[in-house]
Amino acid sequence: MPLSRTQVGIVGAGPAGLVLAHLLHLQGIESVVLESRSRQYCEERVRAGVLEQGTVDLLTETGVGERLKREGLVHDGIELRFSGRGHRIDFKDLAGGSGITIYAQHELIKDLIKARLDAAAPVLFEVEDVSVHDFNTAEPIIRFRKHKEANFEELACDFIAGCDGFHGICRPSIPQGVLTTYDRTYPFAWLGILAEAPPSSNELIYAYHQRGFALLSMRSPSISRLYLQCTPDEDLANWPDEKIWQELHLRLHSDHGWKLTEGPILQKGITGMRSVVVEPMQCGRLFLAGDAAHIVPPTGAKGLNLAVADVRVLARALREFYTSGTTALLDDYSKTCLRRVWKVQRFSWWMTSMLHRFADDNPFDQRRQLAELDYVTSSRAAATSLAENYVGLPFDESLFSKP
Ligand code: RFL
Ligand code: PHB
Repeated sequence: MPLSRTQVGIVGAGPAGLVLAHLLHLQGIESVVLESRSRQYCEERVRAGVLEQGTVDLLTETGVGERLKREGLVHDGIELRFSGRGHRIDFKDLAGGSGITIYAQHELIKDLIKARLDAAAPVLFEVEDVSVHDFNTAEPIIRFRKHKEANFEELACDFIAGCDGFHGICRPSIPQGVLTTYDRTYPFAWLGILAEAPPSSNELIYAYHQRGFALLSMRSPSISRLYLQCTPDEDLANWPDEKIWQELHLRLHSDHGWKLTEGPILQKGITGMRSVVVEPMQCGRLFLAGDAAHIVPPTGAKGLNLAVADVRVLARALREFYTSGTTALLDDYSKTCLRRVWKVQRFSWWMTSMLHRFADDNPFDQRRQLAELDYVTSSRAAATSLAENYVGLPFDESLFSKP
């Protein structure tokens, strides 16, 4: 059985795995990234689109933000629309000059894979039968096959980073009884489309409507990304293109002459809505990061940003270990990450609860939701709270400062 060695074995080439590999490389720490999907699949998978200011700053400071700076759309606010009227939340004014950038997750993945390959650093796609072992010892091992017919290989590591998303194998490899799972499933999902239509607004529109939530987002000056609240078991076959546009027109309606531009639908999909956190996010020398450890409903646009926030903490802790031999920051990894994770969970839950129709809502609940929207859009204190969470809470430490 061929055996190789690295310092950090990374399972998964999503945002968490690739940003971690990139940060480690800059710090002179070796890693190997193992990914079960093809490079093409990773580079084309349509997912997130909103990057927090801190995510953009990190990518720019570490040299992978060039195309993001050129092609990303910088937004200084969002609109909350309800009762036929739009209300702007002005991030620039309320959140100390910070904003968000619209840049597709798969474009970021392309940039990160390119950086990895340019550095001649190892990333293996389409690996099979990945499993993690011995992470309660000083020499954890990742076992895998390069392809279906290949023999098993073992990668000996100092540490394993489980960056393999919510359906990965790292979290379930942790022995029973170690993790506690905190979980909430929402009684609805999102039907998302990508359409060849210029965005009908310069900024994102989050709409609360009697018929359910709708969101207008975008990917470029010619591509719109739109979402509709639907039932969790919705069948896409029941949603021909005309019905989707009709529903979007109704839910995004404004009494003030605004018009939704239609265009050919390029892609449709259903996204479930869950909040999940496992604690702790580590077991011995196996560290979980990103969706492998927690997922949020997409209403706050936080999943990718939280994945990047985790690996920022992990990269710093690993640097401390390799430069001074101390494990203090590694020991605190879970505690450090979870402080941010829970605040982001709270925000994502709050946005979701405020903006969606729940099947068991009564008229009281609907009045309460409208009052909440009215409050958020008329009180500077409440709007500031939304703005500072949306653009991203500050980090306690600078990435490259001394621990
Ligand atoms: P990922 O991206 O799921 O990557 C995990 C990688 O691991 C691979 N993998 C394995 N590799 C090897 N061996 C195995 N056994 C493996 N099992 C899995 C997978 O193939 C994959 O490549 O997790 P990561 O890196 O933690 O990143 C998380 C983000 O992708 C996710 O949180 C966001 O996409 C969530 N999200 C959004 N986040 C934002 O910050 N802003 C947004 O605007 C936003 N919008 C969204 C979203 C997610 C959505 N969907 C589809 C869930 C909108 C949607 C519709
Ligand atoms: C997106 O553009 O895909 C998007 C934007 C905002 C969200 C979720 C998804 O809250």
